[in-house]
Amino acid sequence: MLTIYAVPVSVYNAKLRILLRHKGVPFTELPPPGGYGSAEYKARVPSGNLPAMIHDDLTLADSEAIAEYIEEAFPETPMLPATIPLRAKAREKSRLHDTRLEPAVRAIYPQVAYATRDTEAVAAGSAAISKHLSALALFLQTDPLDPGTLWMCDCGFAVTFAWIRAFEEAIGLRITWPQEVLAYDARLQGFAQVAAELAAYKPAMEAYLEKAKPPKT
Ligand SMILES: N[C@@H](CCC(=O)N[C@@H](CS)C(=O)NCC(=O)O)C(=O)O
Repeated sequence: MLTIYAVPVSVYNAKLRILLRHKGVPFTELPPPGGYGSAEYKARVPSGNLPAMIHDDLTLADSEAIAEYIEEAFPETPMLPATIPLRAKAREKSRLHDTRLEPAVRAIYPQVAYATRDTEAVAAGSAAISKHLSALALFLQTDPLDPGTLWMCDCGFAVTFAWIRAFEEAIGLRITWPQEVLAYDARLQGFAQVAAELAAYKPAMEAYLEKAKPPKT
């Protein structure tokens, strides 16, 4: 059995769960032993990062390294394309998410709490996220991956789009959504395992967003 260390709200855990659900790989999720950031957890996972995976004798951190391992260990439902150039394009797209769009969304977390929110920082964050969505739209115009298949590189985008929408509502993020990105998001939500994971993940998102609400008078 494959074990994943997780906390409920983690974006990258949700990304991995979409992949695991789609591939039909059984797994258990556990909280990090000793708690997130603890010395006990770092003794098992030296980077201290979530998600991390334990499978047989292997301990692995970083969602993309884990996803690539699962792809090779459980190849029945492939989530990387068959040719070298297409696999390279899929990896490029994954990195667009993990190193560009998601970090821009993460930068807005300090503005979630209503009590300490800085509206100028929210505006700056809106512009930064919109800039990355615009770059993604250009990428999508020449994306060679079959749109009828859910690829490894799609999983993170599905989760991050859900967070951007949640932040629009909860903290007034003002996002310019390019048409190509709207169509991509809708296409991803059409995959059953994406929809199932986003529905299961929603309570964790809502719990995190409680602090965004103004105090009751
Ligand atoms: N690129 C990493 C990002 C994962 C990540 O940021 N995890 C957070 C928790 S959701 C974390 O471990 N942060 C603590 C740290 O980076 O030391 C991945 O894909 O796994």
